[in-house]
Amino acid sequence: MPETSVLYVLNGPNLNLLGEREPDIYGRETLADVQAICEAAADGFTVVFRQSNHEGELVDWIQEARTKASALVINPAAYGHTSVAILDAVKALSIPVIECHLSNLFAREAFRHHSFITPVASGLIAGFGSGSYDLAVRAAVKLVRQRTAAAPRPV
Ligand code: CA2
Repeated sequence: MPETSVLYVLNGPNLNLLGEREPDIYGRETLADVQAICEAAADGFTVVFRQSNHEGELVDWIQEARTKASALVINPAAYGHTSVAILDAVKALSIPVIECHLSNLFAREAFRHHSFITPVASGLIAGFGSGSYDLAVRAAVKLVRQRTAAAPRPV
């Protein structure tokens, strides 16, 4: 596991539009508001917060997290339902990964019930609006601290 106190929070396609449309589903907060929520929840960890509409760019950032982050929170957005490339990139990580969604996927259309990421994530948080990110970042910090406490110390 990388010896860092950095959390990557990655966001997939269309999440740059948060707060502009569909507030009944995704809430009124903007992505900048969500970033502030993550930073407030990070309890001393540095948050690297990014969004992309491009699958390959997300794959590049997940690969970057292998060496630069101690945990990953990812809202893959629609790519969660479609992307084997993002699945493969997440599988290559040895850090905790929390999948995070604003909406409750299981209360929505059937095509949103399947995620390629969930089976390889440490856990899934969905359905709490921007509060999902608060919970996901707290869970990531807790998992990193548990791992650090359990790791053998050098003699
Ligand atoms: O609930 C979530 O966080 C989702 O990841 C959001 C994705 C959706 O495809 C997933 O099934 C669930 C969509 C993000 C699009 O966000 C928008 C926000 C405002 C206006 C338009 C799109």
